[in-house]
Amino acid sequence: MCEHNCSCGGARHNWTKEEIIAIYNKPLMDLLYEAATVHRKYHDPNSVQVSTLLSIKTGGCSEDCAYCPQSARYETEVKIENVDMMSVTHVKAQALRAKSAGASRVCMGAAWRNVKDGPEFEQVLEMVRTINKLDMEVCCTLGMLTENQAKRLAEAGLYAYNHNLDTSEEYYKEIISTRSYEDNITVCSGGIIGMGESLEDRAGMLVALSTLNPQPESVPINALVPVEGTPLEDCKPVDIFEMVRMVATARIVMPESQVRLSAGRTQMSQEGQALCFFAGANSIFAGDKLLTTPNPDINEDMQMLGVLGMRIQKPFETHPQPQTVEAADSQYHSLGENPKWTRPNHKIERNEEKKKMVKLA
Ligand code: DTB
Ligand code: SF4
Repeated sequence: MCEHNCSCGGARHNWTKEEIIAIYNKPLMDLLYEAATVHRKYHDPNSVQVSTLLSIKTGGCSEDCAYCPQSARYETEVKIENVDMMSVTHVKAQALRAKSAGASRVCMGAAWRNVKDGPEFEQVLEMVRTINKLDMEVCCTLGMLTENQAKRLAEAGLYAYNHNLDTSEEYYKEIISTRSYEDNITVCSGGIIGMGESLEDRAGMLVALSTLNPQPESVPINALVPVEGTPLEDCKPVDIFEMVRMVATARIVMPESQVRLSAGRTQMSQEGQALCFFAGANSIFAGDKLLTTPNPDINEDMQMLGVLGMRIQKPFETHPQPQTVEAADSQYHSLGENPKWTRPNHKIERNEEKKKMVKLA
């Protein structure tokens, strides 16, 4: 691990693409052994962190991410009439349900390109305050943020902010490391495999994530769930051994992070998932729906964790609970700014080709 005698806690921040490709391509038994060894050194290998996803505002997004059923540009089953925000009461009820089922974290997603100041954002802040007061970790994925919005989320008690990587551009480092960490929000960032990307792209993603300092608190590894109507609808399901290799490599290069076995579990057998846990995955999304697509039934998941003898982690096992500042006591207010950064263009060639095909059709 770290050879620099710095205060990074053991993680190395200078992984190269070549090193990562070499790890990914090791004979599987060697890869599993190495990943499991790292995993045991930093984590309880028999524990899993359980999160629940809530889509608080679904569909109608102005972006055109090729994998996403929530883009307004594609004809998918996600109906535009569902775009209204969920109420705080509904969110609280869902969070309580998830808590009693064993979840320690609620991740709320809104299909926005970027966050706009106004009543909807005020409602999100209220949701964050409400969930933090239930003593659950609360995470949001709302698209691009301004600095002031990040501060307001932090004040409301946000535990983590999710922004996944679509490319491995340098821009990403700036946003992720300067914004969230200054405000004591941890970073959740990972990516999707199975979109026609190359091994180089996968390694590039792991370079971008692992060279952040500190490394992300959680790293979701998603297998694409191809949705009819999106440009990537015909992508083949991810081979389980590719998922295992991706998880194991993420574990080795980011030893302290929670590696989350995220989308795509409905296509995986329990044996396949067990292999992912052995390879270092220690978090899942539970509940029968992700944001818009199906996920295994929670009872089946609990039965699987029982069979594997896995303990469910309590909230705040790895980072302290943030303190909520009430709206009335807030130091910040809406500024109506736009984010300074832009979402990069997607660079995965096959994504681009598929998008062009859709436009021609
Ligand atoms: C992440 O990497 N995966 C989650 C969470 N972060 C927000 C979302 C998975 C969504 C899968 C597709 C859907 O249900 O719409
Ligand atoms: Fe989907 Fe988010 Fe892309 Fe919008 S920005 S299309 S919600 S992934």
